Amino acid sequence: MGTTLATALLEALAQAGAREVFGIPGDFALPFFDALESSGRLPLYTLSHEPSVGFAADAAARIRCAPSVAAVTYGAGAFNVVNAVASAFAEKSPVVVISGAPGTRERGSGLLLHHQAKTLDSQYEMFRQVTCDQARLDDPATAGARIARVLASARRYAQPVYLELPRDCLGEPCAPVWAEPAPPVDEEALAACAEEILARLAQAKSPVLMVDVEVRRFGLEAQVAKLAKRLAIPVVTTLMGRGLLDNADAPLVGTYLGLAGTPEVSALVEDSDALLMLGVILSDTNFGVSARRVDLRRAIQALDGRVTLGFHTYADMPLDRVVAALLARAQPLAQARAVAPVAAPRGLAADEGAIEPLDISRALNDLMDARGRMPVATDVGDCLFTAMDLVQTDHVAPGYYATMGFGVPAGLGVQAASGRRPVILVGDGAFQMTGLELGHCARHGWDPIVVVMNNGGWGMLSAFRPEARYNALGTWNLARVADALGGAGHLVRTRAELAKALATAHANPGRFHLLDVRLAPGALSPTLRRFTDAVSRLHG
Ligand code: TPW
Repeated sequence: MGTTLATALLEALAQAGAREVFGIPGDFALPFFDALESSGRLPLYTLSHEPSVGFAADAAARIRCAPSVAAVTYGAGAFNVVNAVASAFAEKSPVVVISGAPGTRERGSGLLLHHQAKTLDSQYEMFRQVTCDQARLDDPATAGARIARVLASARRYAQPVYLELPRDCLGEPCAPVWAEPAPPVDEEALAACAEEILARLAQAKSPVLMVDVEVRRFGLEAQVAKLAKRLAIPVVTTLMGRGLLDNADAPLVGTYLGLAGTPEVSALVEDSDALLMLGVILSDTNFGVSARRVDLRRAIQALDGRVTLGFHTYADMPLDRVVAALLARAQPLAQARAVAPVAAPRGLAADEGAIEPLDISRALNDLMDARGRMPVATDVGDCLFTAMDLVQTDHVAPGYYATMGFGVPAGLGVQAASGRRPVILVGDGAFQMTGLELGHCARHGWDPIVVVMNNGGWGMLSAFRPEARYNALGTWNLARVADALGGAGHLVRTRAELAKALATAHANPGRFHLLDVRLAPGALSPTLRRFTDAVSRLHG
């Protein structure tokens, strides 16, 4: 059988680095799902709700530093996934959204079609806002070139892309897709750029290297670690970049969180007269709670394929080429000084005391010290800040766009993509959004350890509005939910029970474990406490 549009697309996805598809079918998407299943080219993981499909694909893309696929049906399915794709766009994760659509012949029927909102193109227009490139594959003659362009964009910008598949086109014969080469780089400009950066660092009194997600998205952790070591420059991550360089031998000090973070790290960054920012997203979560604003005019920024320093910009400088050019020329900086890394808290007191978020960090660090590092997926809420006290390990979190509902499906995406058993840290509020997806674990062979920080409400918001009644959720018995979904539930009320439940969960893989951790009333992690104090001071 010759190549069809569907098989050409699947092959191109695999060539572009996609290794799995998360999806929920619908009638407009059936031809794509049929082709996916019959070709066996990529595994399909179905879930229950499209936001989770988007989150899982996003996390898979993050953990593998390569595109991953979210496949949905037209309208009802695609609109459901928009928020997750917006999150991936903001946080730079190359999710390939594939949506089924009405066939080219149906478009002219004169009838409104089911799942249609305003016009048949409304969906395409909406995805323009949350993806970096889009195409409708309605013509086999142009489909190959469009697929190549769109997949190249996903890789080049590390952002989501959108492909719309009219359902009557997928079986059409189609030539195989040729990957689009990366555009050439001006080598002289690149050399000048690298030399200027290194000269600035050499002249500075206290140079610091800050790394964020682009370093990971473009697969540059090992190179950047080598660069940092060769320069002997202290390294910090941003909040979004937490988990970067976890396996690398680099002079990593900790995570910059401004007023919410460790004072030594904040001083290091804010006092630096040459902050080299590699792939750093300039977001308020990364920089908004600073005591003294980081003076970006004095910083050196390599982001979005550009390098900006000293009031000028080098255009068309892909991060991988910049890092390679720096590495080729880097010499140890004379003013280099070793800065001690921030130590993660350890040593849970396994007693009858009530559990605070910091106890969860301690317990997980003890577990990972004893049994090895596990990848961590977190949601938004105090779990995000609790994770800042974990030992350095692979970490996916919506630290900038801050959408709830990410944690559980992201953990599933991490396991699907990496084969590694993850820890999922999530609040009860966020769990209520997407936690039921754990019911798919048995079918797909996943066995995460899910730690629900159950405080009976939207605790992070209560920290800002202690008097408000609208943040209460009541205490749900989530340990029992786990049993119903085919996992093992553990009701955890004391620190002793926490240590025991974690040990049991770790020792019994093969099914998911859910620790329903009842937190001490009003307890917050030290980082969230500092964060809310700082935000309240800054914004009231
Ligand atoms: C999709 C706004 C940010 S944090 C939060 C809300 C409602 C409370 C989270 O409660 P949870 O965790 O999960 O119980 P904790 O530790 O605070 O008690 N809708 C979406 N995303 C966001 N960020 C919100 C609302 C929000």
